[in-house]
Amino acid sequence: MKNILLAAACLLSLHCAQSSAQQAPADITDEQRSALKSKSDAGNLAPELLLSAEDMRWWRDAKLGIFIHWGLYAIPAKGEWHMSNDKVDPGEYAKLAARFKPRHFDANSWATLAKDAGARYMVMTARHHDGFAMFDSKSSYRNFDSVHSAAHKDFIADYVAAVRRQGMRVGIYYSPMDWRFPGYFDPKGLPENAALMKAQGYGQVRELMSNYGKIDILWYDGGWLAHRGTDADAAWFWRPEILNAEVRKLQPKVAINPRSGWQGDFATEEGDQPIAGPIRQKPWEKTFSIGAGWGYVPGDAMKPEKVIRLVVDAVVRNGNALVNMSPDADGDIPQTQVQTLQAVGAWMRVNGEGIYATRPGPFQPVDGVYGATTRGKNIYVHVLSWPADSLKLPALPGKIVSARTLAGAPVRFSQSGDGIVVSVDAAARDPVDTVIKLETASDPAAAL
Ligand code: H79
Repeated sequence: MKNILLAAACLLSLHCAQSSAQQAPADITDEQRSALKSKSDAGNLAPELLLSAEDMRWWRDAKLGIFIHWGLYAIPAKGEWHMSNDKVDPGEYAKLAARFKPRHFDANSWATLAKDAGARYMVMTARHHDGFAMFDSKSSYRNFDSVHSAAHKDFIADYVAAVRRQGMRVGIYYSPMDWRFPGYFDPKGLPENAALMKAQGYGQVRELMSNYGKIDILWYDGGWLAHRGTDADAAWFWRPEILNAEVRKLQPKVAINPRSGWQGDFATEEGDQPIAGPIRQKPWEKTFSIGAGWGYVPGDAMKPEKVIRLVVDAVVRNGNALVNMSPDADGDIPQTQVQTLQAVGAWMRVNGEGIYATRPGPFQPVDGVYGATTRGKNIYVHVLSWPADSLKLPALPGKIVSARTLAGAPVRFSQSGDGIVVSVDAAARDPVDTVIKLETASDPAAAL
């Protein structure tokens, strides 16, 4: 009791709020410890686990990744939330495993498509919230994994090999929480069942980080509990600082997203809403699906113009884009999605010089009009719309020595202490993004 009071008093005291959770009394509950932590350093949990800037460089250079949502939910084709949305009983849902026998699964064709789209990394769902593991998982509760399905196969093993073969970085998506456990819905009322779910989570993360060679990205999703709150709110239960300390031992350089409740090496923004505002300080990743759902749902694919626009709007603000495609139950990527990704790839082959390995700046983006990236002596101005025949940009200290679009069209420009004015013939403009390469006499400073 005394310690509980002490902890409560601690929550109110500024001094204590600034001290770390490790200094909290030893015999308070996990939940109280977690409350202390979120009061003290919610956004700064376990900073010793963060990758260095040097180890994050490849990720910041990569810019474009392809996400794959694939699991049993491809069979009913109502999306990866089907089990929860349609209140499917776990026993009923488990029967899908006996029907999971994709006729055309070919990880190499997925990886080739991603590579041709311009991706430098991929991330695949090893296990979503439904609990079905797409890999050989000894820790799976009730053997709910693909080796025990009709397919009798470890899909993650094939996926990892195919992505490596294409020279891309390998990412794994994993959901700690699992709708099959009543303890997920009531972790305090059913602590023993919840503990089983936690043991499965730790065990499966260990398996994924141990059995497939080097893993470059660990993409958690679903670190919350009881269908409410944030991932950080559930940190008292999952203890992500302990989980990720184990991950760092097994995969010292893996880039980890924030959704385990730990702050993460990069930030995540989900959904295809437009991107606006200034350059963001922390490296971040926009993720959205080009299908009707994340998991396979019949329907049209997103148009390539919209995908490109989201990629560019992320990159000029210090972000990457992780673009999801959805294989169907046979393992085929819908043709409409293939076409969209191929068109993105065609654009990237012309304009990738202004995307890959760049840094945002030196100009702040102007929403809907332009943004900029830079590398070495070059500045790439991404013109999204032309307010007039010409576009005015802020002044630069360095002298511009040449200007062309990446598609090869001439650019007229003038430079003064007032700013820079550029123009491109209307016929040579790209309706999505005209990328103007300005070569300067000295390295312009990137904003970050
Ligand atoms: O895998 C895809 C989606 O299925 C997954 N993330 C992408 C990559 C996703 N899971 N959940 N969400 C997206 C949003 C869910 C929000 C809610 Fe809740 C879940 C609203 C209510 C329950 C979590 C708990 C957020 C608020 C309370």
